[in-house]
Amino acid sequence: MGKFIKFFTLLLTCLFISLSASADIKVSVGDMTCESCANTIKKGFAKVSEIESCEVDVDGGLVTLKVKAKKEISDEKIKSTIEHYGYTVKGIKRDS
Ligand SMILES: [Cu+2]
Repeated sequence: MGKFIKFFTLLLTCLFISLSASADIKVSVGDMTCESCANTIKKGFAKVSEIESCEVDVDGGLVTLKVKAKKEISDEKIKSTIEHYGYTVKGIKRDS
C-alpha cells in the first residue's frame, strides 16, 4: 500500500511539472566568444523577473530561455536585454 501511494505521488508530481513547464525560447545571439560572454548574458537574464532559467551555448551562438509559469516576455524585451550587454540578436524562436 505504501508503495502505491509513493508511486501515485510521483505520478502527480510529474504531471504537475509537465503542466506548469513553459516552452523554451531559443535566441540566436551573435558576438559571444567565451565563457565570460555566457556569464554576462546569464547574469543579465537573472535580473529579468519573467525568466526562470537561462542556458548559453557559446559555440552554437544560442541562448535558451525558460519563462516562469504564467509569465510572458516579449521579443523586444529579450532583444533589449541582450543588446544592453553589447551582443546582437539574430533571431528568436519560440516553441508552442
Ligand atoms: Cu567573452
